[in-house]
Amino acid sequence: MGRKFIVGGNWKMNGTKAQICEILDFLKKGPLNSDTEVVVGAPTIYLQFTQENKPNNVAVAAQNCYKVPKGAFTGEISPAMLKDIGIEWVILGHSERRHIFCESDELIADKVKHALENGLKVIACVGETLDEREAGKTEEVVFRQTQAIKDKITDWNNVVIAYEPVWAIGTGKTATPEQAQEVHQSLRCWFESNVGPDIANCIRIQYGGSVTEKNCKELAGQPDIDGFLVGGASLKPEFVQIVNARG
Ligand code: G2H
Repeated sequence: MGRKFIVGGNWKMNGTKAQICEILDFLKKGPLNSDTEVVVGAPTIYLQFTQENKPNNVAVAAQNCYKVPKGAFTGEISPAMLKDIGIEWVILGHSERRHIFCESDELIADKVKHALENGLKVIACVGETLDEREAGKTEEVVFRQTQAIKDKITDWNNVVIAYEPVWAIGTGKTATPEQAQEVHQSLRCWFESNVGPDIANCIRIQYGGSVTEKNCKELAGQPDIDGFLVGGASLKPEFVQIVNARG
């Protein structure tokens, strides 16, 4: 069955209002392939601004949220707050959250559960470090991270998985199409065995890690790569070419 290609731009902690206007301008100009779903992840402080100024064919994601609706959690935001300003998506478990901010598999899974329960769609990130890859533990790591989510949720319909090998993030080292396809295929097999064939067939698995307009077409040609999560290149007009990688 056809899985709609989905490309996310993860702006991380970048941008000013003026720069966001420039990004939204090139997204408006496009043209963006209508067969591709496009989501941009804005910094929290610019979510509402981005939501109010984006073109209709682009959705907005938060880059994080907490696991409860409200309370004494200084600095955090809840899915309820995101919904309140019209945000539809959240990126959770990005490797920068896991490694810089020490988020555990369990915390990320709690966040995924709470976000889904509150009607958000989730891009859930998984991926191994270079040491883990070199130790032959890539599958073990991405399966463990995915299993932690499976322990808390049963409905995967509003979940997109982003496979982002940590060694490829912001380093200019992209996984080869074969390396990426191998892990995407393994993840799909994991879903088949652990969740069921229907979800395995329809869940979308994005690749992330130094995706550019130069390498996107070959990656997009792999059968189990259903889109991208793009960091650095999502801030530049070339992002349009990445959105249109399949087409
Ligand atoms: C991986 C990716 C976006 P970049 O973090 O999530 O960033 O494309 O800069 O490697």
